[in-house]
Amino acid sequence: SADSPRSQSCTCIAPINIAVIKYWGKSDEDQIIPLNDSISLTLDTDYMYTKTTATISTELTKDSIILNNEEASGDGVRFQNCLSEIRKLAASSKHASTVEKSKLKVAIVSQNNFPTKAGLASSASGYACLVFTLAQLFELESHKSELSALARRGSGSACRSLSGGFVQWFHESQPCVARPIAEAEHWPQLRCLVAVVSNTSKAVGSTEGMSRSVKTSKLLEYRIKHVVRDRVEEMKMAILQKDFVKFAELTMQDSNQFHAICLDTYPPLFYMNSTSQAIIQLVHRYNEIRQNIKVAYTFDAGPNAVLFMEEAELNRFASVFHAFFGSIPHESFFRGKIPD
Ligand code: 2P0
Repeated sequence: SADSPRSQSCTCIAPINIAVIKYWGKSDEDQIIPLNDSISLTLDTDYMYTKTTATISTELTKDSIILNNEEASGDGVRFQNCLSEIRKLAASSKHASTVEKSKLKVAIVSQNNFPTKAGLASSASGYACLVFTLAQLFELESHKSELSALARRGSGSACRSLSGGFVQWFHESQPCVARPIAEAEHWPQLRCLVAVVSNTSKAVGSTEGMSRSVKTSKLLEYRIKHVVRDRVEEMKMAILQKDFVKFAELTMQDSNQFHAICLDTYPPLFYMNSTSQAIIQLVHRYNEIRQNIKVAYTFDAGPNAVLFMEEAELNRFASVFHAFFGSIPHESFFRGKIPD
């Protein structure tokens, strides 16, 4: 929205994405180029998201960012990288107004509506939202692939949150970007539930964790050479064919391989806890009793579970989950689209 000719601001929201084929490991840490393709689902914007307001003004004397009510510090380099790249893009625009705006300082205020560093893709929605909001402000919305590459410089997984639905991030594309495989409407029966096991910050962040894995894990080397390429193709087929059983198997196997790599990392990375393991056991037991694969789990760099199932299974699974975890002492609650 235009406030005055000297000051303009814009507010946008961007949802988190959940990887079903994981990104873990970079071939270039500065440019954030991944070792493998990954595939994710971008959640609905009414669910878990970042909301960002960007303001440009002639009155501002420096760039600033406030993240969840605190002046951001640690992510300064990446924030500056994102900002300087988007300014470069704006400065080369053929629109004089965009070029002018690129010279102004910006103030960013960003807020997540979910636990920030608990392995729930906060940097993904955060940088996707930052880039998208700045793009709106600078009138650069049409530069789709540049924006994905820009978000990538903030956080690798962020490049996947600029598209909705089912998304693939290509490690060998030039520039290195994510593109949609299918829209969310392609598979409307597919549902995702998030079980927040803990909302405390993870001990080792993803950037540091994956760097350590690249240096020390032979299993990661094996994954890159012999597993993940085929898995990406199989996952893409499963999505296009809406084959839930295949989709679920690949999702669980890839989550497990990612966490095996974390254990194979030296010193090891423990992202799941005993509640996460209990959820895994419950899902396998549930599928056994249902005599088919009806539910899948995946875990990122934290203990929280993301559970996939088709709509028809939601009520049944939710009540079983409640029966098991409703009374555990850990903070544990269940969110998602459970029908009334
Ligand atoms: C993913 N994760 O594909 C994987 C699975 C966590 C586990 O992307 O260093 O925060 O900023 O590129 O994007 C977390 O990594 O790391 C992540 P950087 P990012 O969703």
